[in-house]
Amino acid sequence: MKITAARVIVCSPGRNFVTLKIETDQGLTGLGDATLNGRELAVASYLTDHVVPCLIGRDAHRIEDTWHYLYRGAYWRRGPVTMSAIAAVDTALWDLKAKAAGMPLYQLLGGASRERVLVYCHANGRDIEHTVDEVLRHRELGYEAIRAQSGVPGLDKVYGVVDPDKGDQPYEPADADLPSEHAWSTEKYLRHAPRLFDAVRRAVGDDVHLLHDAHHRLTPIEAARLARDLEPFRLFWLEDATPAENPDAFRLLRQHSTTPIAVGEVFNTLWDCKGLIEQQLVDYIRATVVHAGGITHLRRIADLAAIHQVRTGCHGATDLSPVCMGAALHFDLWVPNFGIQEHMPHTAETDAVFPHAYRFERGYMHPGDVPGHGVEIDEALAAKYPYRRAYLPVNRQQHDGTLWHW
Ligand code: EZ4
Ligand code: CO
Repeated sequence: MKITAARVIVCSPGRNFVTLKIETDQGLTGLGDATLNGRELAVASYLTDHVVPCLIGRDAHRIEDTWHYLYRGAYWRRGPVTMSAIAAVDTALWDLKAKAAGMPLYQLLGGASRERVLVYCHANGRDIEHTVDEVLRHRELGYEAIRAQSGVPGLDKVYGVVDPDKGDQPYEPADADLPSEHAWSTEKYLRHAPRLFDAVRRAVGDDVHLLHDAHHRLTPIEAARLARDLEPFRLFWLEDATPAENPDAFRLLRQHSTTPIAVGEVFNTLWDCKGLIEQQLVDYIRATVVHAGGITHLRRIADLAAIHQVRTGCHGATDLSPVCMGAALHFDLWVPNFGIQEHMPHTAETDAVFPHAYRFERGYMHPGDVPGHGVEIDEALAAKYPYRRAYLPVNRQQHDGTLWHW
């Protein structure tokens, strides 16, 4: 099966998505997600200008060889742009191989290890009361695992919290023509978060998994304090408690708390998380298909994690396209050391551009059983939503304007 053409499709049905489509001489096509939120065109160019010319004429079945050709062959290794581009090729090739085999992708990975995939949703509120209502509403929808994020008194805009001007859209706009600026106060947040979880746990009872994302904003000792303060509420995990790039920070956090720790949505290779995993400094690894080199590389990360009792918890925010979600659900159904999958439903516009076989049913998802990863693109519809420049926000310390982690 020879690759005859490959194209990058950039569209913006509500937010930007970059998709790679590979065509073959067998008439089969494969799709891969290449979306890197706020830096979309860098990956599109990396693919179109540098990767696509190398793909034409290659055997689409040689997934492993193509992965190393693109990774080692570039000489310049790692990084989110490179690895998202490689991921797109890898995902499209797995899609093609599974279509050629007439099987859903999870069968090629080794078959289903479970019947369905546990997912967690986002409950976002302006304040504690609103967040509690949102948690209870999502419980009614059947979710058994719920991430709770709330507005903080004294702070205007907080990551993951509902934006009153945009209905139920959280403050993760990625829709500003230039980065918007948020003000941050660690002191205010650290006072508020334990009160939030006290209220949520009381309202929802013991039978729901609760999660929280600190979004890299805390120093190691502040992260340790939060993890300890949240212990009574028995979180499923505390995510991104402190910036992900320094493994030593997690050692300090570990010394102070038994709250389970998740990290890694910003990781793009095994080398970013090798130390964290081998030293068992985290409990869940959040790398996913699009930003961590595709199925081929993600399974390598998962295998290392498995021997250190670290489980997977793939990133699944709405800036990852349905193509990534579909591929991730096949991975989740197979991966032996599965933990949980993040699920933020896409908008109806996005779902229409990317028809898919995966489905949600009362707190669980399934990738479906059509050959391939089960996600396609309606190119005519995609063309109606041209790219719009968009940035994630930046964060500044409220008291003096110092640029902080967003
Ligand atoms: O802010 O994917 O857990 N989910 C997250 C996401 C990230 C976005 C960044 O593009 O932290 O909402
Ligand atoms: Co996160």
